[in-house]
Amino acid sequence: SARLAGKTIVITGASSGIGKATAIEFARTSPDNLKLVLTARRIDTLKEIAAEIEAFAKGVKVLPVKLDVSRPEEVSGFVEGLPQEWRSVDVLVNNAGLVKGMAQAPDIKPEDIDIMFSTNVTGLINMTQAILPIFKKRPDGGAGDIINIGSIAGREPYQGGSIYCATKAAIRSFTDALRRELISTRIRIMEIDPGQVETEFSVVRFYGDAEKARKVYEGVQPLTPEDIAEVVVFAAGRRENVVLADTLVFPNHQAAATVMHRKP
Ligand code: NDP
Ligand code: 8X3
Repeated sequence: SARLAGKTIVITGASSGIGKATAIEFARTSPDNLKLVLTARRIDTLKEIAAEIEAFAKGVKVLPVKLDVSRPEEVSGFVEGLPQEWRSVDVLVNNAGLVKGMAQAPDIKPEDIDIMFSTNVTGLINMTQAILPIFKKRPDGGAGDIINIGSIAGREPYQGGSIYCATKAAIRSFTDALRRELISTRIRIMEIDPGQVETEFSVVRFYGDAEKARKVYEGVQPLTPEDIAEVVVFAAGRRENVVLADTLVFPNHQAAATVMHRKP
């Protein structure tokens, strides 16, 4: 959108899936002086994505930055680590997140609990706190967009997903409270909750077992990461008085977290 011309956009978890697709979609649709800061742990992958984007979108500058959002010391140094001309962030897409396993209490591994909470919840909160001071310096109490990627799992807990679902429910509470806290500003707090999207999500869930991950999508037609990327970019591109506060997106075969129509 022309409304995004000249903006600086930070995306977490931009090395794969929804985050990567979102970076490409911003670049494809808003080529005028857009600055994209792409962050994740896999810096080599980010560099390849940056080169890919700069090759097709001539007006777009891309800065790949290695950032593990689960490490508070990396997040607190993130803004200061950016070159000066990249620090005036306008949009933060809090997308980095993961699920580990399908275990049920009392058999959930402590390290899986830790990584899900420290990434999905504390990481998202720390990123938000790192960026908000930039937004708050602007007139009218502040301006800027935060787009949090939640999940249907945050609205509807399911068996074998207790921790992941709890992290996504925490994101939902944090997001709703933040929107209330910032009501006197021009800062927009938005949440987008995907249903089933085919990405590396299930490969990560099953600790790298690609065959198990493939079975999750058997007989169904999941969303693509591009489907969610279109919604993220649409939300960011609305007129400044419009807040797409809360959006749930399903593929056509899905009606609830565990209600899926599978073709035999
Ligand atoms: P992917 O596994 O494809 O992508 C996840 C991204 O998060 C990767 O870029 C990964 O990068 C990054 N990431 C993971 N841990 C960290 C960390 N500690 N610090 C920084 N980045 C990190 O999955 P999706 O694209 O599906 O997931 C994106 C978001 O969408 C997640 O929040 C997920 O919960 C949510 N979601 C996914 C759904 C689905 O069905 N796929 C449905 C609903 C929501 P790297 O490994 O390089 O750090
Ligand atoms: C991912 C959706 O339902 O597979 O957030 O956990 S689900």
